[in-house]
Amino acid sequence: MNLQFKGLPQKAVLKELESRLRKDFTFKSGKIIGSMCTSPHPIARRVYARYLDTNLGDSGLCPEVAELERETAQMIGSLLSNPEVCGHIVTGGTEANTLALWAAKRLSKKEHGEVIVPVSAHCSFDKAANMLGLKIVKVGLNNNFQVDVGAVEKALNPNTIAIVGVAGTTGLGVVDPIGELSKIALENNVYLHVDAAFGGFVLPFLRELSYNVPDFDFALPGVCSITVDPHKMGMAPIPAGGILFRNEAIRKTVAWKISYLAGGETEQATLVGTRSGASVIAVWALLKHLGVEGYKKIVRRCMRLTWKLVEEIKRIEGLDIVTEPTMNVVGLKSDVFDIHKVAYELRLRGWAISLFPSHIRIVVMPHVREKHIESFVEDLRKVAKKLGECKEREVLAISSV
Ligand code: 0PR
Repeated sequence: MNLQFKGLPQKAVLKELESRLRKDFTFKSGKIIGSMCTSPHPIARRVYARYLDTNLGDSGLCPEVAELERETAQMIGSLLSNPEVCGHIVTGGTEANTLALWAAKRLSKKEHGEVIVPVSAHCSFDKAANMLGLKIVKVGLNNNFQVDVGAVEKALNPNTIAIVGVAGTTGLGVVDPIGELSKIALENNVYLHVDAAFGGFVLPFLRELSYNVPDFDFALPGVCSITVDPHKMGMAPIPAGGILFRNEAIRKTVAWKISYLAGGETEQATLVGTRSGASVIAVWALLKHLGVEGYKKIVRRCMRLTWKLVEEIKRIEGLDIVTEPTMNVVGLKSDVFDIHKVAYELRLRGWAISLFPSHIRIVVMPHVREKHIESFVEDLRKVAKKLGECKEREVLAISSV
């Protein structure tokens, strides 16, 4: 498409957008049930729009926003057992994980070190390792879908620079035994990064709700950094990922001095240069507005609906869950039907689910209401019935040959 010479009136552009984007999925419809993002909280929307023109790439221009970022990191750090953390609101979990591996590489002073990650880790570690010239060593899981700690120990060698543990895996929301990884990391003097991109805004509140949540955060002395994304369960507008470093010395390893900026000499410790101050301010406002109590309420609701969904799935013949959920992520499997067929049928009925190699992922985010769960379950029942009938016909056809 060529750029037109003459621009259109605003009204015409807005009208075209309105009609062009009508068919896209919306959170409001409740049909997005496999996403780790949600509709941003109203206060975050307001604040984001109000402070759109702030740029933390040139933080000398907005030292007050930079101060809000420090406070934001500390507030999130206080949820993760360390209000003294240093960190940044970045573009997402991918940037946060990349920064963590970069810090590990800089601290190790090895150019081509190895990073041990569970097979359940997010693909951002593969991307990051590829960019940073690191070798990813993938280790298997135990029967609970957590990283196999014995396999981590076996994979360690003099080239290992870091271990990654996940607190809320992408596929199932499982939490790795981070306590054991912390011990291994300390004993072997390697960097430990925890990817709590999703779980970071769930686990502290599950603990408040009296769930049994083992230590996964800075309470463990081996943990050097944590990814924790406000644009997932934090209810923040995209982009808002979070990287928290245990201390300033670690953060400094990825900080670059920039001398020429309009606001004066400064440093950037993120991958991107120019970056939205509005993202930071929106997260700050959310944390201030919701507090522990507000997030706890959101997580409680998500978990109530998660358990409801799990109970309903268990009642449907041919369908089952992969494992009891740790958080508001449910793995749906079938030992009877091809899971790809189940996913196909659900998508035909308008459901935006995530499909993993052997299961469907459902994420009960804050935009998902009880009525959406009920209508999803109703469709699941219909899909199971339809696939069951197909199976019966196949069996009949085979037996009549
Ligand atoms: N770490 C974990 C544990 C993740 O699950 C994800 C992404 C990341 C890191 C990377 O985060 P960013 O995507 O912010 O860089 N988790 C979701 C996924 O890939 C992201 C997602 C979001 C998926 C919205 C679908 C969607 O509609 O499954």
